[in-house]
Amino acid sequence: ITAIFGLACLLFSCQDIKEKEVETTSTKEQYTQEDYDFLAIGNPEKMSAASKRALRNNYHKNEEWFGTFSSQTLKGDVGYEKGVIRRDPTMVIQVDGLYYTWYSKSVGKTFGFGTGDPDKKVFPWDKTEIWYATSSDGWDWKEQGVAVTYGPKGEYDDRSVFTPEVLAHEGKYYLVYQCVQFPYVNRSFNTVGMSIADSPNGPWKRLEAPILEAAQDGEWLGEEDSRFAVKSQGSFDSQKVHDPTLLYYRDKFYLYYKGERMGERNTAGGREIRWGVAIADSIEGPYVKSEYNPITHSGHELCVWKYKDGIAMVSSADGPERQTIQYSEDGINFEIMSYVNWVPSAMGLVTTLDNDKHPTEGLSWGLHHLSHNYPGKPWWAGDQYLARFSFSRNRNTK
Ligand code: AAL
Repeated sequence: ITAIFGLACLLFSCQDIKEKEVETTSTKEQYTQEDYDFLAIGNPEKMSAASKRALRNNYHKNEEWFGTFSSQTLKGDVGYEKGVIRRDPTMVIQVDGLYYTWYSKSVGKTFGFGTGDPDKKVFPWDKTEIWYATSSDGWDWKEQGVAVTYGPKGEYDDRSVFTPEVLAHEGKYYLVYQCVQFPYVNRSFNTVGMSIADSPNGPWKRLEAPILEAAQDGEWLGEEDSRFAVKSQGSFDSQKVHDPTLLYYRDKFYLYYKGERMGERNTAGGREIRWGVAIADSIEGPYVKSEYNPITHSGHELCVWKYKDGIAMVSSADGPERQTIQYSEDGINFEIMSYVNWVPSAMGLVTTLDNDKHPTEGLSWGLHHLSHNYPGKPWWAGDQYLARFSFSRNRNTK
């Protein structure tokens, strides 16, 4: 068998073999009379494109993945506060009976780009530090203080540290987050940093170098500070590596992230946004970007969780598969399982839920952020704050 396989690999590339396998499985796919009946397909010999698609997609078999998100107001310190930004909460972990979350926090006005003053805040998430809050019931949150602040002047994280995610692993706590170095301009390339602590209350020690960087393999056009003017775009993550989310999976560390491209275009009625994954044997890295990247062509802020032997995810805004829940058996090859009405922004899932109980158990509740916008002002001049989400399953699959 080994010899035959070796010969086959010589004749065709492994990729060719893979494509052929897919082709054979899909052409051989057998549907039962029950499938035709469920989909009201009277004559399988005369099927419309929609009927063929309905059979192929199998959504009628995924009923338990469907449901509805809603948002609830939190009590305590992390709700709406005028002039304060609290956004992009991490997953909620539980330590000694107390829930913990980390988030980006900043105060002060956002001015946007091009003011001529490089010290002025350009985005709500600019000049942001990572703060944390705790709660005993998941509703009433007490802000505890700063966890990770800017790095020393001249370092990769000297301007802003934001959009964190947390992983508790073997008695230690790891925060991964976006970093921007001064000055923050439209053409800034960002990085992902990591800080480590022995307790969720800190102190946190930052790594001296980023654990992930933008590919930077496109080419800008001209000198003007425009991220849309390019000679070539490069990889899906040529300019930004955002929303890092770390999972311990199959004895390795999977760092999921969102990529943004130099010369970003619009597609499918939204922004050109894709996700990738970088994998490491040891938690501090090195993280190696998967050869299969991009692993999505949709989605905005990351939301991934372990379900059974695979990884599930929610694709929020942007791209042709926005507002879908997806599953992959290997953490790389995701398939759409269901569509949802609305996806809360920047979901932070609760890591102590019994995920394997049901496909959407991991989404039962968590945190997200909302914007309080002021009339006549752009969205980025609004204040952002944390809220709670929940997910209700379809009645017939509870
Ligand atoms: C969010 C995230 C990242 C972006 C900004 C703050 O929705 O995708 O964190 O940089 O917006």
